[in-house]
Amino acid sequence: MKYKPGFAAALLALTAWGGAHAAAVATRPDAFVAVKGMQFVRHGQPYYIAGTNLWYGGYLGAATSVGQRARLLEELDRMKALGINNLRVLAVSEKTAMKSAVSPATTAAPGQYDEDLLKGLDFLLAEMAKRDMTAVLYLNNFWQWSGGMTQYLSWFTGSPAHDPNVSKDYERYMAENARFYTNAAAQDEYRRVIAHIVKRVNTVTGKSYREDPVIMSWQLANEPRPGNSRATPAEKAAYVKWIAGTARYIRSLDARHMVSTGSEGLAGSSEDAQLFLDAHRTPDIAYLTYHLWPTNWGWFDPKRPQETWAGMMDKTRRYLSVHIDYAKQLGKPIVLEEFGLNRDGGAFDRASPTQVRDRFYGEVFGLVQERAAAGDPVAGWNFWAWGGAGRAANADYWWRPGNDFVGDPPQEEQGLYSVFDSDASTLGLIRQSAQRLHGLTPRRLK
Ligand code: IFL
Repeated sequence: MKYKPGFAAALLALTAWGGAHAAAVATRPDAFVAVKGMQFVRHGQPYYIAGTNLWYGGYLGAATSVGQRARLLEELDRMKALGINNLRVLAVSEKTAMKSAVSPATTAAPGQYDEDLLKGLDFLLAEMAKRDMTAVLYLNNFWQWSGGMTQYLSWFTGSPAHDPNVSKDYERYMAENARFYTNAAAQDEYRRVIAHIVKRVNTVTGKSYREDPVIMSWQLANEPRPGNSRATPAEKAAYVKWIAGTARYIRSLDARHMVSTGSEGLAGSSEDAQLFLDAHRTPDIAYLTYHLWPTNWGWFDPKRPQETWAGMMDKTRRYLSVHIDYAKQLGKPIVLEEFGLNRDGGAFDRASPTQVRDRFYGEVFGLVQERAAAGDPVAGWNFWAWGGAGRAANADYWWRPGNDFVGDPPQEEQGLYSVFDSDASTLGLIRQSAQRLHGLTPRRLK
């Protein structure tokens, strides 16, 4: 079943008002999210992120057949009502032959942009600003579902993009993908894309992206890794250099916005704490990021929840805690910008229960809240991912072009980690946890 538009469709016609009006209003410097001490601040107040991942937000915003603008407005209103104030969004995608990647893509080939899709991002950002939300925009992907680094390498080496959904060889995929950081032609093109996006002027609001406080942070990529589980010292060094160099480049184009890595933390750093610290040490990286994926990392088996829950929670607590301690060590804030768990029994059907997931979300929210309330450098969370009113179209749950987008990208089954609008208990928990986090805001800045 596909998403069906409702009330918001009628409002669509009214949304064009934004343009000249928004552009005419001067932006106060304190409207940009920034770091003060070890906290985020906005409008002179601490700023906490109760957010989600909406990788496909720009897609929904397109005015072409790819988009679902009425749905997008409804989703944003729904999120706003829950207290969600931050969205992590894919800014660019690369056209690829890989089946497990989204299509169309914002970049058809080096230098060829799909203006209709980029206007979708404009629309999303304009609508988020109306709702006082902020965005993290990532500019590449280590994983195959949006083309990403493997497609860049394919463009510039001539070899086919490696789809690990087909090869089933993630170790090989990761080792090959790390060549992206040192491929000069790929890096030149990546920087051209970055400049194209960062210097963009929003066609809805008339505002330059560089001057728009709706953007909280530019992010180098989704989950960039230095290589595979046996990354070499040379690969690690190249990775750290790439992060520092790219962040510096973005800041040379746009010094107003924060820049972040998109790193998963230790799990995406060959379990090398020094590497994770080094990756976030440069002053051009404003804050640390980390992600938490118990099933993906083999800590939890959704088919054996009772046997695997306790061990998983031990690891989860430790993972969350050590990363907050790393942030303290670097004197910067940290965002848990992805976490998720399967529906009960590992089901994909949105009608299946989510008792175990709810318990997990509750534990994660609780721990992050506790450390934030204790004054640790915790800036908040983005759960993965918002499925909202999207519906899986196919019996095998795999996305095909033209189907609804949900939180699970096309490399995974739709329903794996998405939170749907029908997941009442999870949404209730999110609302409650968002309120508790926002409740910390009046705390005076040190
Ligand atoms: O869909 C995945 C996404 O690519 C990501 N991290 C984990 C997600 C769930 O497996 O960034």
